[in-house]
Amino acid sequence: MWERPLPDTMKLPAGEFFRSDAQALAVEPRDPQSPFPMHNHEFEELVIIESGNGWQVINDEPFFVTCGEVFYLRPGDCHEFSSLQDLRLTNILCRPHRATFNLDAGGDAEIRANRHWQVNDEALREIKPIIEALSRETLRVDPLSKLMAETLFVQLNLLLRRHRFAPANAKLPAPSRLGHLMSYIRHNCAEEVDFDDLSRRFGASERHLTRAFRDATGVTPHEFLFKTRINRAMRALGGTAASVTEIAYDCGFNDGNYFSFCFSKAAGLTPSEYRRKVKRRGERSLN
Ligand code: RM4
Ligand code: NI
Repeated sequence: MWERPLPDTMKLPAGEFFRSDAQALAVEPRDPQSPFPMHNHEFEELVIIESGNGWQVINDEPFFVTCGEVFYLRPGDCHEFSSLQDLRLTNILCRPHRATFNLDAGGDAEIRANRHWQVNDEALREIKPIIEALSRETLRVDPLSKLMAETLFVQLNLLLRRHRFAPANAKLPAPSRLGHLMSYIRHNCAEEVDFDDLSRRFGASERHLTRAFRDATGVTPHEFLFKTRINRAMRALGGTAASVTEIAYDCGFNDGNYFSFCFSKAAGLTPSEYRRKVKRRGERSLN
């Protein structure tokens, strides 16, 4: 996935973000993130979404993102942020070739090879002090701070790995683990989702769950399901030759016209227009 860098994309230079040429790490909190146009970086970027929501397009693939999602972007990867609602995130910028230590020392090359995953709210709480410490160390340029920052980064990676989600159909855990609910919705968005039943499985009333979910993400579980379905439809329209009706059914809509109506409202284009637009962009990037 994500293998189509666009031509003429703005490239963010390392010199703008790293305190010294020797530094391997920098922390750039976005509290909140403002809409940001398509760009790539001279460095790697670990994006940890803390709260709020919005659209992030990565190399042509749209993602409706919200709390607990983690993205790992390689130097050539292009991304942009738009339609944001109080989206808060931390960017950890990384230049492994400048590091003294092996930044994969956590034994998990996979964490950086795997480029999109999710952690629960417990993990977000646990990594907070580590990110703060990492940020402090990167503001200093002495050799000890450099080493300290690198070990904190390894620790951060380990925590992200420890809390990474179990497969979709694993038993649903305790309430308040909203990330798991999001993951459940994502994996079941093609089906009818019974929120009443789901709330019971999380040991909460639907009202309670809706409120907690909205506080963390800025959208209700219903809205999240809707955006997730539109998201899936966008991917299918851009990446497959399936008909609009097939895509409608595959994305949990049981009526093609209703799907087109919803899609146009959400994306500002009809499904066919959207498909043409992605196709044109793809052709341009091949030339
Ligand atoms: C922007 C946005 C970008 C990031 C830069 C450093 O606000 O978060 O993704 O690359 O900051
Ligand atoms: Ni970026």
